[in-house]
Amino acid sequence: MTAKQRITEMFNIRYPIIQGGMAWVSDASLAAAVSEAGGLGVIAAGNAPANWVKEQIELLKSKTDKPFGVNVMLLSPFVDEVAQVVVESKADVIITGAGNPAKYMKMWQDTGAKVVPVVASSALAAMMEKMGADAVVAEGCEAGGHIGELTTMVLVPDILQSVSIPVVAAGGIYDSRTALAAFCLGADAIQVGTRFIMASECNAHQNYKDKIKKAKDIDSKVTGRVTGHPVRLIRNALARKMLAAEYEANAVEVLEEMGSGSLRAAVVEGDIKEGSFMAGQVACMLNDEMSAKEIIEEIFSNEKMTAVLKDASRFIK
Ligand code: TUI
Repeated sequence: MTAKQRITEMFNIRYPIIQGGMAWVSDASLAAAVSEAGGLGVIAAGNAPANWVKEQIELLKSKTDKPFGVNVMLLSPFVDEVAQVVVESKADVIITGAGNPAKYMKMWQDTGAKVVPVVASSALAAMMEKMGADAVVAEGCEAGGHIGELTTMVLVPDILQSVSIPVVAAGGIYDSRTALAAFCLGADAIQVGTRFIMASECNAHQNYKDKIKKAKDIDSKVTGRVTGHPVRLIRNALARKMLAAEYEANAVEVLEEMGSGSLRAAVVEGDIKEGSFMAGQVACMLNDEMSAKEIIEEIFSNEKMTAVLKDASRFIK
């Protein structure tokens, strides 16, 4: 079976693209637009209570009858209730992030949902396959938010040689060229996050979109390495404060206090100074707002993909 078919057939979608589950950003509006356009739309539970997740799933179902996913953030204080809600609401795909979903795996799989853990190492990928995961997302450290150590360029082939289930590449992917680069590495599908913040159906505050538009390559920073939960975000007053705090004696507590509520402040209120503008390194290349459908169709455009392949083929004798 070809690489493209493994994921599109498993999820019953047209294009091998998953929308990244971004806390506060990935709501029913964005997810429904992506699913309608032929990708896999994903609602992110983040730190939200289970009833919010339930409402968003119901709202999505009123907008589309296409397959969709829910991203369960395993560090959430509401994770047990959210784990139950995704079962009751019959999510087609359950994607997990920021931890090991072992505890929930059997319960989810018994309902027929596809379970897809996000992993940042081949060891966790192999463990997830052993536990029955249907696929994994290999998320390199170019991604935004909570990240691992390895780049997409190294992580994707490393995981592909460690497991036989499909591998979705994530981190640094936003256009035809980067999508094809992921497919050259052997990925079965791509996960795109940051670019979908710029989608017209994305409800993130305009200040968040503007922050991405203005971002330059060196504006992408990683805070919180000392806490064990490194986070990639765009430089602002909060990021500078957090970076300075890493060298203080009680860094872990100080950083956790500073970070608390700051993502919501950025996404919902557009708080330029105190908000946490999590975004992938590709933020420096994003300038245009367009619909989710236009984004997906541009990435998979025959013309664009052919041009990239033609460009690369000059190295083939
Ligand atoms: O989860 C993400 N990205 C996120 S979660 C998030 S909310 C948050 N905010 C502040 C601190 C922490 C979280 C913002 N962005 N991506 C998926 C992802 N998962 N990236 C890396 C991992 C990961 C890392 C280690 C998954 C498993 C893992 O192993 C832990 C274990 O227990 O073995």
